[in-house]
Amino acid sequence: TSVVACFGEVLLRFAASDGATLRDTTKLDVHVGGAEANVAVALANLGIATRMISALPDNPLGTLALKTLRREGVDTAYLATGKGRMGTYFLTPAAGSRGGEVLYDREGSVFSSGDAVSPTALHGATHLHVSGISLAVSSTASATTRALTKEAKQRGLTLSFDGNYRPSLWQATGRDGRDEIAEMVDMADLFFGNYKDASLLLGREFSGENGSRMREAALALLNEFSSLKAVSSTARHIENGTTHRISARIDSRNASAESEERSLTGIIDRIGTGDAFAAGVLANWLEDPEDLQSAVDSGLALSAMKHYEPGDFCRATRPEWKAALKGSEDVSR
Ligand code: KDG
Repeated sequence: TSVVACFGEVLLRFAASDGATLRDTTKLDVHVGGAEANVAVALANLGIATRMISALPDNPLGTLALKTLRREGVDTAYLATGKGRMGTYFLTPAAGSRGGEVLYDREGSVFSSGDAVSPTALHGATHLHVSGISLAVSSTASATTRALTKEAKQRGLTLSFDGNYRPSLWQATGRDGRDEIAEMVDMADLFFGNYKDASLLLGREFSGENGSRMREAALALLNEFSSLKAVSSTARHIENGTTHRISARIDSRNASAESEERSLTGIIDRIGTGDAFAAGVLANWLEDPEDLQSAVDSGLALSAMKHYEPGDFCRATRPEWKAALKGSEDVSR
């Protein structure tokens, strides 16, 4: 059975719950987030043994993050504490035709200043999940990420890497990220990314419709990175002000699979949908790496469910997830 380790920065998110902009709000709700922590929480809620490897400040904000992850069923034994601050982000959520906006306030956080990862952090784990955000936040965090990933490979763990391209973080530290991201993709078994990640990595543009652009990018990545087993991505388009269509695909060297498009209305919170997708794909792929169709369907089902939960996390249980896969929307009584 799988034991998944997720490595990355745990963040606090501050946002108005009524959709107000940061500029005009008088009240901010707090949620725990961070892309890799979101994956950990989604996996733990599906009943998969999952640990979080990270560093938190030894203060009440760090304790809040730790207690929250523990409550979600994530193994918090490998969360180090250290000197520095809690990383945060402030969000103006997308609403109607207004796009969303994230303001990061995380410079000098315990995680990005690179407190040591426990030497036993990977003991007993079978899979490591990391993302490009940990490369972007600082050179120190990038070095820690790469060292942990190399150790995972040496220990025979499988590795998934989510590109999670965040241009503002890369720009803030004056790096473009290409080589560091490429090194990770080179080591990964499974890569989550979109055409923007692919353009950065391969130095060429991908055009065309969402589906064909994703396919072209995935095949080019599989061609370029020889150890990569699969590339997976979601696409979204807005049909009108309220209806979003989402779809996903996964490509390996031998086969590919595409999910049926889903139509979503009345969305509550879009942040963390990519992480829910990654968790859904992983949950299936770890059990059966050959069954790409189930992996992509599973990822899309979980990411669709995330759209209706406030905050970063997707807390769908295994039975809810299985029911969503079957498309059953009835009320059980
Ligand atoms: O995928 C959701 C993340 O974007 C959110 O949790 C914040 O980790 C975060 C980041 O660095 O953007």
